[in-house]
Amino acid sequence: MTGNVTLTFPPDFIWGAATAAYQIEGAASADGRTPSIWDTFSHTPGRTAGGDTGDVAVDHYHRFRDDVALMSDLDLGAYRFSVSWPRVQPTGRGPAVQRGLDFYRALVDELLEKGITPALTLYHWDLPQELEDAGGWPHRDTAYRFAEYAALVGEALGDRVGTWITLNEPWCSAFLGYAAGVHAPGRTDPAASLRAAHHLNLAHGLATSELRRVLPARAEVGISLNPATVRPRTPSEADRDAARRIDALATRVFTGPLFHGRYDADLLDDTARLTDWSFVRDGDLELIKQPLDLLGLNYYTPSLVSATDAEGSARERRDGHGARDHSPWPAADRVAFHQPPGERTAMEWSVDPTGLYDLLQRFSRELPGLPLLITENGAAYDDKPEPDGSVHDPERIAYLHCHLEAVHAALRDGANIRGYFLWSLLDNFEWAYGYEKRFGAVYVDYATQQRTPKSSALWYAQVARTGRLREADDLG
Ligand code: PNW
Repeated sequence: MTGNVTLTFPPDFIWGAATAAYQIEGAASADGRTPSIWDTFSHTPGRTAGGDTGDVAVDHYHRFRDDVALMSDLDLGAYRFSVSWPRVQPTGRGPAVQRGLDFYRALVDELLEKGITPALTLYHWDLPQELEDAGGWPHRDTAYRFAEYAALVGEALGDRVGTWITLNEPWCSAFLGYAAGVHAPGRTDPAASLRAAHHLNLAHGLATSELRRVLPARAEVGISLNPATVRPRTPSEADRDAARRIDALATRVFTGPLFHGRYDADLLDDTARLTDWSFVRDGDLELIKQPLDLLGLNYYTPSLVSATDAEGSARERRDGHGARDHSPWPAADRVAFHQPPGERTAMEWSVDPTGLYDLLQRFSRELPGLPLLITENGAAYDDKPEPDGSVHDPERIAYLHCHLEAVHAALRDGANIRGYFLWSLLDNFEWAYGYEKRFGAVYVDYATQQRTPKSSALWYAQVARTGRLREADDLG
């Protein structure tokens, strides 16, 4: 997929960047906002690197006008952000808080004024703590609360936001949050994590029908998934079976009900010792399978797995996410994860654009005609400013370049890809890793909150401006 050629993207291809509320906003108790599960989790000793929290983050809540100006300087055509549920509906129930909605309305107006198309994610992991106290995602009622919240935001912003994403990466919410416990709310109950996954699916379905009710007909609704590109370490039947089991828990537990109205039989069998799935009630699968306008795909790195006899080996590692006491893979005990050879990012995630190509091809075939939107792709590196303040990140340029080559190849091979959102616009709070890991195209000095576009930001601006990827641009 390389060569000394210029690759040209379709003229209407969307070039954007993405963020999430808790990772950038700060202002954690401003204007009536109450704690989300991420406030509670990050304030619990030992949960995040260095005890970092999103209390201040990059203070985007107060600096959003400057940040939108920066996006405009970088020629971005679109911006994906998320709404903080506890800012809009602090207890997760009842009427909306006007000041919370005002913030997002002001942000959207600023974007529109600069000609930047907003793409709004309703849930990027910040569940109001009160709803967690009432049972969280393993509790069915949370899905109904989410649909109500979706309607409130839809009513408030539907006249000016055209792209709506219900959930971001429900895999992380369900399995990192309720099985591995490395994300909020930090629970380690594999059976509960499967209930959470179903209720996230239900939440998406209920919210989608609410959005259809309140949004203008032109609005587009979708979901952002992080499907795994799972590869067996050898072609042996045992390793291929390990890959099948992980694919069921990573991807098909969501795409099955969302797109095909079913939970696959192998998934039900594999997890039978944890649950009989009786929490799936009559009618749920019909509610979940709503026609969608687009599928958001987030991709960072593939997974390499093998079968093992050792009990509990799925606990060892996942793509370099570090040692874990509890597995994010319910009932998949005899699976080992391996570090693929080759280059890695600062997350220890291997750099492999063929995983993105494969993902795009897979969903093009599985969901013919459905527009695909890459809602996240990017990399963390150990960026450091030069004495003159500039920040050079040739590794990030190389990462973005080879992944955009993969996108171009998938387009060439017929995939219906609408656009690409770089993760992330700014360095930010990288969840359990705190501020240690920098994913931004724009460097943030956390002491002063000063923003400095890295060389990758300038490089990406040129790609966005011209719609072209040139080999020589790699030099950054
Ligand atoms: C995604 N995993 O998170 C999120 O959508 C972003 O908020 C985040 O900053 C970005 O990717 C980079 O991490 C993930 O363990 C976190 O497989 C963890 C995993 C995947 C995605």
